Amino acid sequence: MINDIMARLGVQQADWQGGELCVTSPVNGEVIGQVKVDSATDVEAKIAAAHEAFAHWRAVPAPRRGELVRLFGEALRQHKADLGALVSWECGKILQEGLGEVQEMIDICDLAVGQSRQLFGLTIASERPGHHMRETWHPLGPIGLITAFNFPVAPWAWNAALALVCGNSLVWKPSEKTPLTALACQSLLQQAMVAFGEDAPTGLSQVIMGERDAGEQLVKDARIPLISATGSTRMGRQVAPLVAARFGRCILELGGNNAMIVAPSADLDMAVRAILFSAVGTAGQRCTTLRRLIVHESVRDELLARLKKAYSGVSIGHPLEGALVGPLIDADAYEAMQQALTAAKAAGAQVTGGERQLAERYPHAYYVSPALVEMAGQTDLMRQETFAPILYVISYTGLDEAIALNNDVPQGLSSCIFTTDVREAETFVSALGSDCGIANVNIGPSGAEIGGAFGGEKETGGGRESGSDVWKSYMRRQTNTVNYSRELPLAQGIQFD
Ligand code: UN1
Repeated sequence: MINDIMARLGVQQADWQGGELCVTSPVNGEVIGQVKVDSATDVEAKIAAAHEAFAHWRAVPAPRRGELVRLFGEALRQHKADLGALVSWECGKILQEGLGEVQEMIDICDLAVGQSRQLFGLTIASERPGHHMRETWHPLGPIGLITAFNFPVAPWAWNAALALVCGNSLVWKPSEKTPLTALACQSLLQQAMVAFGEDAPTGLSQVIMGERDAGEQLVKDARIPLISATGSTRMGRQVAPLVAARFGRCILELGGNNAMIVAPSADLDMAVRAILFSAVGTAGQRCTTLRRLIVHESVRDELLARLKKAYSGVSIGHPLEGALVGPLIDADAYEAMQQALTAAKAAGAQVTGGERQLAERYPHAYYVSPALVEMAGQTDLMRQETFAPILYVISYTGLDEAIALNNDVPQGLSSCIFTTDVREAETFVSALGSDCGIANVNIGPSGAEIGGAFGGEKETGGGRESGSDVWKSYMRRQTNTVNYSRELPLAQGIQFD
């Protein structure tokens, strides 16, 4: 099965069989690949190759660079079924979501192709006669990308598609839990490069296989002006100071602890569907997963009753065979979930669900029923991100209190409110409302489209990826003042003779 998929995606067997890094599928605990690990010398060579490729690629006109990304998008369209299935096998998300992730890649390619003709700068009024002032955007250099297991391909593509049209080369360190999908993406990009022709330098895109030390080598390398890293807040705390020490730039997309406020006027049918997708979907392993439900006391009982019914009907099982909830990534994730639930119970919470499922059928895989945890108030436990399908439920009486609860966590990625009261909705998205990078009304916190800027505040790291004007992060801004007169007036009216 995996053999056929990898062959159709054009990945060489030697790249994913017989190596030291064992890839285990969370679906059934079986080994599905053995990837060759890069030594420090290999990593050095790959960074050097990307650095060399950059020198060439930056001179290719941006709309022409867009053509490479267009071809890559075409390759993704052609191979969507295989890549989507591979994502499911390797990280355990259900096929619909695996396909959705590939669709996000296709969408960002489309956006980046258009962007390749719109790398606009400003023209600025100069205070001096006979002078033009403007801003130009230049390619930055080889971009270092670090990605997480839970979205093994889309965040790479958000960064890669924009970085490429902006004239940069790529060095990608994927999660060691999901190297096969990275090899598949690399193969499709290489195929697009062949179709594109000789303007694409061979070293343009590099993938580094390894663990923490390989990532650290990339992060410390002064030839990499920008590190874009997706993962835990813990990882971000390690990466950011290393990059800052050499005055590099970071785009950090770290932990989330996303809440939904359900107001008295909310459409509860819609809220229940949104909660199910965002709290239970991807087995609670999105950075945008709904983790805290802040429900008005007047609708708490009804909403909880409906949720318990919906939760009990959710199918848990093989992600490629029609279930709605697939497995957790590994035993560690399962342990972390159980620890959080034990702590909640000790604090007096009422826990529904959370048990291991299908252990007899899949003794080496970790399926769980999603958990609803009714808390008396917001505690420190709720301020931590546990990467599992745990939804804490608390209630509120006034909107100000609900917004304060929404904001009273260290993370600031996504948030939402369900209300049909326009005053409440607009307050939530105002300066006095949610402090998150994403604030939604009548949709859940997860499943963002690529057109907007994606990312969040506080411990989420402050980075933005994907749409809006995020392309600017992959370029360096240059201010040009051009004197086309025969005089040399100084700014601020200074006389110097
Ligand atoms: C992630 O979990 O790291 O908004 C990314 C979403 C997806 C991206 C999630 N578009 O849920």
